[in-house]
Amino acid sequence: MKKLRMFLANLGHRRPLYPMVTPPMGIMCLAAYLRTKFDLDIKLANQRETNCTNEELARQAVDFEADIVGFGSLTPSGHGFAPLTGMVRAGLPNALILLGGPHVTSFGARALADTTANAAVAEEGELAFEQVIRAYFDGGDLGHIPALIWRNVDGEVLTNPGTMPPIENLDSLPFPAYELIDLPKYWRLQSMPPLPRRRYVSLVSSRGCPYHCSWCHRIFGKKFRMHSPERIVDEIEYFQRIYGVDDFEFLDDIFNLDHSRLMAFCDLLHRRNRRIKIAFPNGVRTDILTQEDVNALADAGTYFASFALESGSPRIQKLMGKNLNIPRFVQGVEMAVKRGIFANGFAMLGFPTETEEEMRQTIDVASNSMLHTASFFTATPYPNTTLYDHVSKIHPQQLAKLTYKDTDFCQISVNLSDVPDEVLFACQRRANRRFFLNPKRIYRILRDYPQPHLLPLYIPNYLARVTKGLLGPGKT
Ligand code: B12
Ligand code: SF4
Repeated sequence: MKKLRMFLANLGHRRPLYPMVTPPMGIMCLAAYLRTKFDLDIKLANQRETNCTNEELARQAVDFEADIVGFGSLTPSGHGFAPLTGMVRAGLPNALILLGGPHVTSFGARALADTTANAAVAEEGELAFEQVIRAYFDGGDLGHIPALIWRNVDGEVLTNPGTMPPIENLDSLPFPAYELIDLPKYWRLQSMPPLPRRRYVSLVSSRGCPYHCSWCHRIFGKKFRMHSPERIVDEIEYFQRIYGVDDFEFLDDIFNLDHSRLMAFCDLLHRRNRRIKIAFPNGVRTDILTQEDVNALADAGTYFASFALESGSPRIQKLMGKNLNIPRFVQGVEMAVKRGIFANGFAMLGFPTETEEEMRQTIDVASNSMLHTASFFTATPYPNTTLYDHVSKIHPQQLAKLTYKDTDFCQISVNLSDVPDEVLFACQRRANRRFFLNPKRIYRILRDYPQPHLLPLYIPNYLARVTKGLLGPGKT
């Protein structure tokens, strides 16, 4: 096969109130994998970092004269697929245009329908992308690729039967292609809050999660697959050497699922004398954290982690399929904080059938815990989740109202609970005020905030939370 030119982009925009961006791991992983299989000249773009318009992004793909154009997106930005593919198709009539990422995993064939892309890949992307390139450029047939969503010569959108097998040995994958992005630009922008701007590298050390939280994505399936401790430490050493950074964040869904891997990883860091800082902005599963885990993580350099409570109500925990042991959650946070880890919490209000009393339980557990900061999100059902299926049975009229376009953190578009909208919004305002306007908590934030000289950058975020709703009927 001749050398091919490939343009991959991650869609989305930063907005003043939601300025966060992380290195685009999805397209960096795909680029790194595909170039081990084909002779490729690759260009990556992250629209969420540059904030460029769709027109500019499409122009970049066309000016690059790409043979392959791949767009990955989360659902709030998935509406970009149609205009972007239209513009790229006009400029590159023969290019292979492929869609993927969380939006395709959620929306399936609907994500491809109103676009001019050739095909769309749900879930893990590497193997499917490879097969699509082979089929498209080597005279194969897209109709034979398991689970592929594609458009036939008559323009019909079809979904192939079967499933693409997950990559069993994650260590067989190369390091993400960081050299194809301008990493220092990310150091000047806000990453996952409340972490400050800093010189860091994001890593993903596992895929899949065996738990069954009803709102959660199915991108990497239910089987937990992981990099070995050796591979993670090799990757850390490599990026330390290339970028001179000592701050690493793991975007894993559940880094701490395997206790022995966690211990071996921390031990290996120690044996190789790696002094680094570690953050888990996407959270650890708190009720399985042991004191031994916390000690090992803290000794290895962990300074920040998120802890997902979601609900303080045992009934809602069961209903949402998370089944978190709430006393152990409180204890896990306390263990971490006592070992010097800055603790951020995630909670959700407005779950189907949730009562005001159950929301109060969540506010109580979060506010009485040792969390430093917390977000009180609204339960939002994404298609292809059990929450969505449940809501489509009990609240079809609410689902019909739901709009995902450009929604970001904390923006409510639907109330699934048993209480009227104004009660839900009042609970959210109360949650933020009770949690954040606690003098002891304010003192602990000031005392423990990672990189105190950057604390002023966190103040707007803090003020936004405690003033929500004061200037009008704002939804959260
Ligand atoms: C980092 C992160 C972010 C970053 C941005 C990430 C980005 N790509 O731009 C920030 C912090 C900004 C963010 C914001 C939000 N996020 Co977020 N985030 C994540 C997180 C924790 C990690 C993403 C990641 O790097 N994964 C690792 C890489 C390797 O996986 P990947 O990107 O999915 O890529 C693989 C496949 O999807 C596919 N693929 C990806 N791109 C492409 C392109 C092509 C062409 C192909 C073929 C395949 C393909 O192949 C890749 C390799 O296998 C995920 C959870 C998770 N575990 O993935 C949630 C997640 C992606 N976020 C989610 C959500 C809901 C949000 C928010 C709405 C906030 C919220 N919780 O309410 C906002 C929305 C922002 C917006 N307006 O778009 C959902 C997405 C659901 C959906 N249908 O879109 C996820 C899945 C978490 C969940 N609870 O279910 N997020
Ligand atoms: S929310 Fe976390 S624990 Fe629950 S299924 Fe998703 S990744 Fe697993």
